[in-house]
Amino acid sequence: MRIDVLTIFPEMVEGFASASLLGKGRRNGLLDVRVHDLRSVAADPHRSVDDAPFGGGAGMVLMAEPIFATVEAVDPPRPLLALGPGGRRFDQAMARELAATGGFSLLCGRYEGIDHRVHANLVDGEVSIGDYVLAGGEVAAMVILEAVGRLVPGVMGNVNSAEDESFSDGLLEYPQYTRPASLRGLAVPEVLLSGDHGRIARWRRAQSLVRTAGDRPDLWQARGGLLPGEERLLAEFGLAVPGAAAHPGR
Ligand code: JCQ
Repeated sequence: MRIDVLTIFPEMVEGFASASLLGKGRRNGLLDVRVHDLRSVAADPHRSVDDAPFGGGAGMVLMAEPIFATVEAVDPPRPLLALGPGGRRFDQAMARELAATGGFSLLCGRYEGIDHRVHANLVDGEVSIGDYVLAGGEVAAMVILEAVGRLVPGVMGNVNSAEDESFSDGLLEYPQYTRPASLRGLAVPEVLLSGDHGRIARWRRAQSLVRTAGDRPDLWQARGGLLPGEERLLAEFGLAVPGAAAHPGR
């Protein structure tokens, strides 16, 4: 998979893409991440990439020409997606969609925005990572690189596929513990030390249900609440979710 990133802060994105999971995927030849410096194609002696907005106003606008010139020079994979708060909200489903393509490109805006001619004539879509304003698109691009990169087969081994299934079924993860079994008087739940793998799996499922219902009512509602048999599963561990009416076990 090839992912191109167009930015005026290439060292920031390059450093991220070289480290950790993405760097390993790159070295293994599974990920072809190419970071392009918009400044390197700037024609003037000052290598300008931004200018004041026509019509006046505060701040600076990213110029169109360096972006057009970079796209012409490197022929980046499509779709070319601009990061910005006005775009389609990035989520795990979009990460899966992008991971299933041969590649795509990310355009990082800065300052007060990008010359609109880029949006109207060059970019294929806009993507937002959430409802807040960043100083630029680089952090958003890195979020997408990591979320998509880890889904590319081989990049994380095979440990993530089952784990991601559990997110795609709309539930939060169950709580995790590691050694020691007792720490500062705080014990690990007894079931996890029991060796009863069936009971452990049921406990984890029950924990995921309770956590999702309690912490993420939006996910819980989208899932449709409890499914048949799950009330009984919770009862095995003395648990219940808010709003689920207790009823006699006969
Ligand atoms: C991305 N959520 C917020 C900042 C202008 C394209 O124009 C601009 C882009 C940015 C960077 O992106 C974000 C963002 N997802 O702020 C200013």
